Amino acid sequence: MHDDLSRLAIFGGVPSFSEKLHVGRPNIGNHERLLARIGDILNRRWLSNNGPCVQELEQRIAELAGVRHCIAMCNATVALEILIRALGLTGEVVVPSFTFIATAHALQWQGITPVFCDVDPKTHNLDPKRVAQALTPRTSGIIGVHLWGRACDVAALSEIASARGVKLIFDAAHAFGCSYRGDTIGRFGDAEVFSFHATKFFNSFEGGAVVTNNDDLARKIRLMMNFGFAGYDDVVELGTNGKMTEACAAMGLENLLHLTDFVQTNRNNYEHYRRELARIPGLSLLRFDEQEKNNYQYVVIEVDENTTRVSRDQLVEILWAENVLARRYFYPGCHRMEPYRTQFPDVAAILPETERLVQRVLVVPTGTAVTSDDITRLCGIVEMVVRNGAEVRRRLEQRRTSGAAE
Ligand code: T4K
Repeated sequence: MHDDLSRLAIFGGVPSFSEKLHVGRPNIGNHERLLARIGDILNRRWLSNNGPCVQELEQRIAELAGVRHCIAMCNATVALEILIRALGLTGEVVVPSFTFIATAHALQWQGITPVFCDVDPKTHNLDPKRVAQALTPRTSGIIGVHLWGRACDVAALSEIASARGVKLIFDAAHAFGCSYRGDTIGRFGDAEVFSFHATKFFNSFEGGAVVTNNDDLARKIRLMMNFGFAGYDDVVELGTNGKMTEACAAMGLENLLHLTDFVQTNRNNYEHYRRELARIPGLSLLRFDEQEKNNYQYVVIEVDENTTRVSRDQLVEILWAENVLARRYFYPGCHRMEPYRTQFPDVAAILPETERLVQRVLVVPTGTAVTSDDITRLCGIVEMVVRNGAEVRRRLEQRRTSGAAE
């Protein structure tokens, strides 16, 4: 069979998608009911500061995560910052570099050094052996990230943290509704943090939460996220403003009613991608443990360039031309972004797996805004590209050279 490569938008064809297909298009519940909830908020004239919608959302999330305390906040980054401060972390904290930049920034923002640690190439999560090696007398904590919603090796990390007397928290921004050894994520370590950002499978416009079973910690966080106020005119702690608004909580409450549908849609999309991609050599889809609860919010592909001949970056370029905005999460790794790149110029040498993964990973669109037909078409483009990998690469390189010559 002969493919006409000039049909590809990057070589002058018409883009396969007339509108942009994003990773992270929000899932949104029932519009009328959401607007009615917001109408109620306006009528009550109670817009923020621990209002009834926030309280209800916190209760529902605590129930779902199986924890005593949920403290809802304006976003997960601020939730992480407040948690880090409430736990009294100082000096150095071990984190993966293969994560969204917020995990590292939440430390650096308050003068704590993120010590970047390599990940296990199979799980994409912190490699406990490497964590043990990264600890120094200045280490006060470890932050595990349940990347893509797949749980860290909680048991091994807990053992290291307790043996060395350091705190352990989890950035569970991706892992709302997921489980570890059958237990819902939320109750591990000293505390865990969820993100409810618009791009997450469950969103509250913007939002996040700390969940924990530690009563004292929860009390402290509640004070810190409200300027340290214990009551009118009574400030008992250093604090900041981490409060979630009522409108955000209303969005969260509405979307909670659709949680099962959102997961089912993601799962159907994931299965569809799995069937389509199985035919394409050199691409492997990140799998989820069927024994666990998963939210399937990220469809993650690893590209083996030796087989596909086109690189991950070339695939991204081709897909963007077709209006498919596939993403290179979390390229180039936190350690290659500022201020860390300048601060730790040599750290890449101890992050070989991270360095490899950031060149291979491709995240493709899913969620309720993506149709089954979109997935078939998207995978059709990728299949054609890989089938003609060497020729596509040649043309792309030729295009680049002639572009540079002009
Ligand atoms: N820890 C981890 C491990 C995280 O992944 C994150 C956030 C955090 C902590 C911090 O959580 P928050 O403080 O944000 O609660 C997105 C999200 O902004 C970010 O929340 C998320 N991780 C990260 C993985 O993805 P980007 O860099 O992809 O850009 P963004 O937000 O512009 O969104 C991507 C695409 O989504 C856009 O191109 C268009 C689409 N989109 C986005 C929004 C906001 C929509 O279609 N509608 C929208 O309303 O970061």
